[in-house]
Amino acid sequence: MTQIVTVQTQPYDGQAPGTSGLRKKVKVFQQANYAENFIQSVFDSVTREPGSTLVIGGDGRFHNRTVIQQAIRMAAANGYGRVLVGRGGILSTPAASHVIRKYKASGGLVLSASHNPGGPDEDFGIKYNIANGGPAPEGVTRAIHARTLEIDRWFTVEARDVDLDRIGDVEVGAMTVSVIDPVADYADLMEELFDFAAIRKAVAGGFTMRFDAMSAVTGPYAVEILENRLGFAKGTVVNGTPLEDFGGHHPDPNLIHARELHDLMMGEDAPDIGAASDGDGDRNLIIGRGRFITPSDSLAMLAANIEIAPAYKGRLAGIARSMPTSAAADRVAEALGVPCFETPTGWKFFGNLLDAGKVTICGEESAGTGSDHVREKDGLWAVLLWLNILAVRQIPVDRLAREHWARFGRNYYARHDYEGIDKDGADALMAGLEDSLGSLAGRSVGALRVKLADSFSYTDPVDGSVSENQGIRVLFEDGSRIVFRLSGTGTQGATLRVYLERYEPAGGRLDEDTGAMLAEQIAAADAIAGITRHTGRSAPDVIT
Ligand code: G16
Repeated sequence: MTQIVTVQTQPYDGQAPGTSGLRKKVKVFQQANYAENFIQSVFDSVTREPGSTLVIGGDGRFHNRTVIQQAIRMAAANGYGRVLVGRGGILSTPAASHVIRKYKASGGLVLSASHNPGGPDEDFGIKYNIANGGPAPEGVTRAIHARTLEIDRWFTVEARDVDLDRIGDVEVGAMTVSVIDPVADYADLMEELFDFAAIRKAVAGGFTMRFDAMSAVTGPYAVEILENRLGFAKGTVVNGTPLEDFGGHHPDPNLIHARELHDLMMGEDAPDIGAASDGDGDRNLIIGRGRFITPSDSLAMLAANIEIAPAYKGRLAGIARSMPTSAAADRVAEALGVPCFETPTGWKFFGNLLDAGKVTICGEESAGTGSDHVREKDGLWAVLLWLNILAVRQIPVDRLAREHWARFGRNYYARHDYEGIDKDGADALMAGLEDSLGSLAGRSVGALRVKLADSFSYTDPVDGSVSENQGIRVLFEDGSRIVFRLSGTGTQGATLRVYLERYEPAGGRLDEDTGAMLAEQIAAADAIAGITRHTGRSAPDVIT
């Protein structure tokens, strides 16, 4: 009989899961009982049968292995029958979602702070995913948070560390720990979904790519799928070894942090397509030769062509996007005669729609795209869908984009981030916006006239749950739009996100500079919200 050890503890403030789990500095997680309190609060709150299976995986960042060993011992003390853990403590977020579904686990702990930097002075995170493979919905995260506020003990067993680098089964207390190949199941799934033969043929015919894994978790997945299975040349995947500190970079696939890839793609030696993924492998960046594709456009273009991929033939049920994502996908949905759902920011809001079969593809402006194959966004999946479409249609990225806009019109779109700003200033800015909601309609700002302003609220069409205060929307009479919200994934101060959008119909000015096309909206954002006054910043830190 395994001896269960009870450790006394006291609650920590501030363990409320954000947009995607609990994210804090490593130093915060290293405090005595900090990670254990949170993990025990998860185990105390979630639904599971005795003896059920738990999946544990992470993006390989600093502190990953330490927390995995803690979590394994705690799972053994909390009545789990089996833990599945990726070799080296590695599982990309979409791979973890797939493993949870495939092995019918009751849930999983995904250890990641996504695109945030890693290392002893950087970020760490823990997220709980439920049995459908998706992030815990708000009802569950609220229960976990409530539990963290009253927790007074956690359970563990005395056991040696598991050798995470050796595939196979070991016993920890009465529980079995299976160290599994983190890549194989996921790579097999991708091969079922897409026309690998068509892609292989295109590659053999000279189609080239560069995939930047940003020294993060997708390296091993990308090498196996792109180089080994699809035949792209060795060296197609760069920065392919996961590092605990991501080589000192932000593993964030945007035009700032993936600058090198962008510059390559805009130059003379550009391959046919450039792509990148983030720390935990759920985000994606797509750049064609000479043509960057915004995540919002990527969702729309993929949705318009998804039925080319074998697993999606004849079954596009609907499209979902987060509210700040551009309405480009809405136009595709309308043209194809399928519904389009608008959810708050956070992949967890897509879970019910996917489970109910109401949507097949979802996406967010924050570089996330995915489908009903798992319940997370999936970076490599998006890249492979692009490859499948390009291979079958035999068309360059740039031409596909132009043809898309010529048919549906173009939603010029940009996001301005003001990072690490003073929290009080950020709160004051949002409070000021809320106070002004009643008086904004009818107001003229430069050449724009406000048609409607509100605070976005979402009623889940499947379970009726309501999520309020999900961002401030200002809609103008000419159809353009500004959205303001505070990030829920940062770990320091506050980050203000300003989302700017303007529609240009088919036949209009479809190939202009985005910044120039959005100049009026950019000026209006400052006039309406007082960005400079509240943040002390005269320009955003990151424009995507
Ligand atoms: C997470 C969520 C996404 C969300 C993103 C941005 O992504 O999973 O659904 O869009 O955060 O959130 P925010 O604007 O609040 O920072 P990830 O890749 O960080 O897990």
